Amino acid sequence: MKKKIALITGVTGQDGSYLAELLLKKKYIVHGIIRKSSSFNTGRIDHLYIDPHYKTNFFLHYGDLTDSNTIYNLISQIKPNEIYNLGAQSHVGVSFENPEYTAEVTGLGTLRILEAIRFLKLKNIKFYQASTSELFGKKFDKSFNENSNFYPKSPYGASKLFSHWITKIYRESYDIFASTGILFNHESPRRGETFVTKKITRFLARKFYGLEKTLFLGNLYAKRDWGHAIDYVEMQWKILQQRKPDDYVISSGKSYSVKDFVNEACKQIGFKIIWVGKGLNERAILINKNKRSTLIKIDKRYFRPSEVDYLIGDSKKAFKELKFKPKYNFKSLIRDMLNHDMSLAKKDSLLLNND
Ligand code: NAP
Ligand code: F7E
Repeated sequence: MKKKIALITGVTGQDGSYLAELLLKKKYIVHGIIRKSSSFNTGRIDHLYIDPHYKTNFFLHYGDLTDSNTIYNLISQIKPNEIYNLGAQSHVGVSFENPEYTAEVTGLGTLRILEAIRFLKLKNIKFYQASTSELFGKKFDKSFNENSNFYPKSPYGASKLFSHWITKIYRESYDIFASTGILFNHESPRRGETFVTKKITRFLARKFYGLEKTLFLGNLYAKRDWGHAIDYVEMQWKILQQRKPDDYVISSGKSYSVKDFVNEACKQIGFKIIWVGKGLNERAILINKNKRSTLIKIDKRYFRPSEVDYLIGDSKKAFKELKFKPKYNFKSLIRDMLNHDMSLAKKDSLLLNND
């Protein structure tokens, strides 16, 4: 049987790396687009890469979502059966600082791919768009599903809304198999270090080995519906295996605050903490025998000009149609992230002590 060919934008990211792994296991030929960088940006996929002079099913190409010609040429040469558009400027906070760039990549980047598919008349291509719970900024109902109202609160959310809707328009106008996964927050040991979960687990692990002093966070009271990236990338693949293109919400159905995340992670690592103060003066105090020290402080620079306060997903449709059955929950997600970060911190502390 002929092997399926997939093209992944954002292959060097958290999801791209897990998806590439999954598709290679399923015997796909996988092509990924990477950006030229002056330092290595392939850390998450190095274990998959084999020099193309030898036998491999994994190929990397330089490209950028802002570069229509390269996108068009790559799609035309590779002729993939499936395209997963995971590339994005994906940080909500950064999108307030670089709004135009975020719109170029996270918004228009999607249109560039869809236009290439349309011009090339590649009718058998299936296209997946990485939509997000950041489309839902305002609490209209108890939880959010495929029919909930959108109300993005950031340049990132607005760019993703453009991408979400243009995907729908191309599906309905040109009969392209174009689907979206409206994924709620998903984390993993491979999560970027400036996202709040990773910032917390990495800090706590390093604190455990005496490598850090204090962590600075922003809004502790935002609530998120957190799942594991390994569970969620499997749904990205499943969405493209359906008979018809459609939109699916992927979420855990549970919501926790940033403070809940800190409390659970501290409990798992064995740190006893108490919270004192209010607002910008709120702090987590670490109690170690009779000694008390400040573990976490608030820094207002991590607050966003506009915040999505509350997110909880309703994935009934995915449970039924995609047989979505996540293996991880809030506690086991934190356990997985902490285990990983503890082993890295241990290595760093050994290196430091050997110097
Ligand atoms: P991520 O770790 O930030 O990865 C983003 C990827 O996009 C990286 O490979 C990055 O390349 C690439 N990229 C950035 N700018 C690009 C450009 N101009 N041209 C081409 N590629 C570019 O994100 P993720 O967490 O894996 O998320 C994957 C996708 O799902 C993103 O679209 C994100 O917005 C969306 N999403 C994520 C979540 C979540 O909770 N993780 C939830 C819903 C939706 P470099 O490595 O070179 O930076
Ligand atoms: O923030 C609060 C922050 O940056 C989560 C992206 O993958 O998921 C992600 O977006 C919450 C927010 O993720 C800090 O204000 C407090 O309320 O980890 P985050 P996000 O903004 O939810 C969605 C679904 C995506 O699509 C995005 O691509 O935590 N928070 N203190 C903080 N956040 C950060 N980053 N850093 C802090 O110090």
